Amino acid sequence: MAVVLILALLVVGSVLFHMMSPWWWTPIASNWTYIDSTLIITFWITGVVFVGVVSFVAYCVWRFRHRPGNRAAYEPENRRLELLLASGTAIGVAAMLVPGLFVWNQFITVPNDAAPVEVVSQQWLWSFRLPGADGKLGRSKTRDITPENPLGVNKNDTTGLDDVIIEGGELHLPVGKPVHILLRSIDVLHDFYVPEFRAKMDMIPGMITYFWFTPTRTGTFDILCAELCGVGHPQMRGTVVVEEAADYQAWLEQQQTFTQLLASGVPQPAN
Ligand SMILES: [Cu+2]
Repeated sequence: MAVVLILALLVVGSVLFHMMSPWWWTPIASNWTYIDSTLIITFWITGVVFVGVVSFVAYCVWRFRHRPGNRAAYEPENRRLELLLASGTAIGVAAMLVPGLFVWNQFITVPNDAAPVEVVSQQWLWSFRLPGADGKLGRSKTRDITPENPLGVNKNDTTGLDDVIIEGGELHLPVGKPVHILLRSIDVLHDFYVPEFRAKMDMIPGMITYFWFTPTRTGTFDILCAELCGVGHPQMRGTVVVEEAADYQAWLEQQQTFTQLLASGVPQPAN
């Protein structure tokens, strides 16, 4: 009887905890409400199955408890039951996976008007590069990284000379404008994660990963590294500030371009 009670408490406790937990999602700040919808679908499916299975086990423990003279019936095969369980499981798993495939397709189908923003990760720092007036990022190579050229931008590529370089500082973005996030790592695996944007992507040395989103409200958000990347991993935090277009322009004008960085000739301190 104690086992039945524990199982019943497990079900009721889990459902109550889920509904009343203070550790809920941060309020969303991007267009990716679809990602929340897929999570809610998964919560519902796994929740219903969890409640169903645990309640069924509790029922069986109680209903078929030991009684003198009771004998179990031997039934090794039951085609109907097997078909029902196998197809039910298949439908449940498909219902959890299929919406994600649609959302993923949208997540990596970048609209033409999305402005490129490069995020560069290293142990244990976030740096950023924004295109200058030409709207294009210049070519870059990890091999070209020097203390004066922390992101390895190609000096011979004229589209890169006006690129804005932010080493270890804050990233600012204008609200309501789609951005194409290009992710580069110059040492080990990292993962760019801003919970409010519902956006997250691995950063792999030697390749550029990407996704896009539109910030939908102003505010200051934490950038977290979501891939264990060494002893400094928990401290690998960055900041992204979403602001109105005019504030964004004012901020942008104060940032240094690649040309200015090269002219200053000295390694920039990470602040
Ligand atoms: Cu990291």
